[in-house]
Amino acid sequence: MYKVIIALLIMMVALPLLSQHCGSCPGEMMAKNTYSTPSAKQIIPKAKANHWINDDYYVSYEWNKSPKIGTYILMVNVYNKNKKQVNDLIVTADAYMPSMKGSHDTGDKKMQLNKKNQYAIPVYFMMLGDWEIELKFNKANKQIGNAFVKLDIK
Ligand SMILES: [Cu+2]
Repeated sequence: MYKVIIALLIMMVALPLLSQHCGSCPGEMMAKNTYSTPSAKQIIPKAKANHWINDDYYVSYEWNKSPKIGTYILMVNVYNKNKKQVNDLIVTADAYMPSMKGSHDTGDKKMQLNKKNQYAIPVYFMMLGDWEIELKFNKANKQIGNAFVKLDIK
């Protein structure tokens, strides 16, 4: 009896939280939430911070404006170990909500070089909450590193 009461209490707390977050979203959250994340995740701590993706390259990112609901441009600078900005990699971005994996993932989309030799891509945030963008760095058809941009849309 005691265990039943505990279980009911947990459900009472957990269910509103789940439905609140998923309320305006397509897809079945519970069924699709089976994504496993890499154990040593390369999270870039903040905008404009340099982050090494391997022994040879480091990267930084910035947004055109502080993201809210809507479309914002993510720009990624890539530098070699001589601190020279480079543009010979292929960089892709996959934007998604970690708590709703599979609901509105963009998939790996190729970023385009802008005039400042930054890899750029528009990212559409259609709902409030936690978001993550996985960047993948490729050279000569081989992935040489990845990194994650995390943010909370409020
Ligand atoms: Cu969502």
